[in-house]
Amino acid sequence: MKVRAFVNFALIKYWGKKNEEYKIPYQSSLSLTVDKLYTETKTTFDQSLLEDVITINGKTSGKAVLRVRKYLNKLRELYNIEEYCYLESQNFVPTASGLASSASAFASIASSFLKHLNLSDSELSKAARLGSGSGSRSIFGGFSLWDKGDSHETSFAKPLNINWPEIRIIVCLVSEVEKKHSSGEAMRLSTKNPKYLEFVKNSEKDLTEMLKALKLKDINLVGNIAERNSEMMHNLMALDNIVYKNNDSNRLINIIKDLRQKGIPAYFTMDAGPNVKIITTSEYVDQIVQKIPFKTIVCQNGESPLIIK
Ligand code: 2P0
Repeated sequence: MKVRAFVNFALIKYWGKKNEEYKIPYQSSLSLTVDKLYTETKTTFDQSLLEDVITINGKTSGKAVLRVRKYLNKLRELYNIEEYCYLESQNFVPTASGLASSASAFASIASSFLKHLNLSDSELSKAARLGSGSGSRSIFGGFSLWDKGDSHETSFAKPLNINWPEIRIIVCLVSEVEKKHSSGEAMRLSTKNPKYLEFVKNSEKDLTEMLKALKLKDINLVGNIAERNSEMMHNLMALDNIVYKNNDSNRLINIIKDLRQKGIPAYFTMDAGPNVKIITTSEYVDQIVQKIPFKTIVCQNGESPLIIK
């Protein structure tokens, strides 16, 4: 069973785990699943196998394969699955873009591996979360809210009933020269920082305001809240010397602020890497893209995981 799951970008960020094993977060988060970036995973169960045969982006060994092997064993235990399988997973994102996403990867792995059980979307969201926290949100298309909950049973994402086909996220691929810190490591440092609880509190406020802004479909409100939430997360990490922005990211941020001065609603959000994502609506895309000196991918609402042959 081959399943394609799409990347999601957080407008209100997940940044820190209360429980590492089950990836239970300190804060709820909200994202948009997009259409252009995705992962495909094919799973074939085979009674004769004595262990899973895993291929990730063409490789049959290494860190990613180990992580998936552990993950499948966890799912096997949780859902009483006895058979082993052939699993092949492939990210469809531009090479060396730093956009390879564990969210789409684990949403597609969970959906494909568990397909025969016909689980509810909430259950699939929990299962994807065990692989990668943000994966819980890629079980849904469009906007989704990952309710933090406080246990495996209560921490999962749900779809938000917001129909906003004009929203766009322009992914700007800046050059990645600096060494990346894993987001897991960086989150761990942040949760120990004395400023962390304040971050969590402000993030809850941002989420409440974001929900109101999304209902209004007000791009300036939505963009403003998303940008300040992202900046708050990056400022928090900077206290522990974790800096994902590079010179190109900063150059882009200045271009975005300039566009705004000219009345164009363009706002940015960034994750655990130097790429910048611009939040806007369809009518401004051309004006924005022509000012960006990097390769761009213009994304809009994407779907929930799709079965493909
Ligand atoms: C997010 N990020 O909400 C946040 C914002 C990065 C910055 O979720 O450790 O790969 O596997 O649960 O989901 C990236 O972290 O982390 C992430 P794990 P994940 O999108």
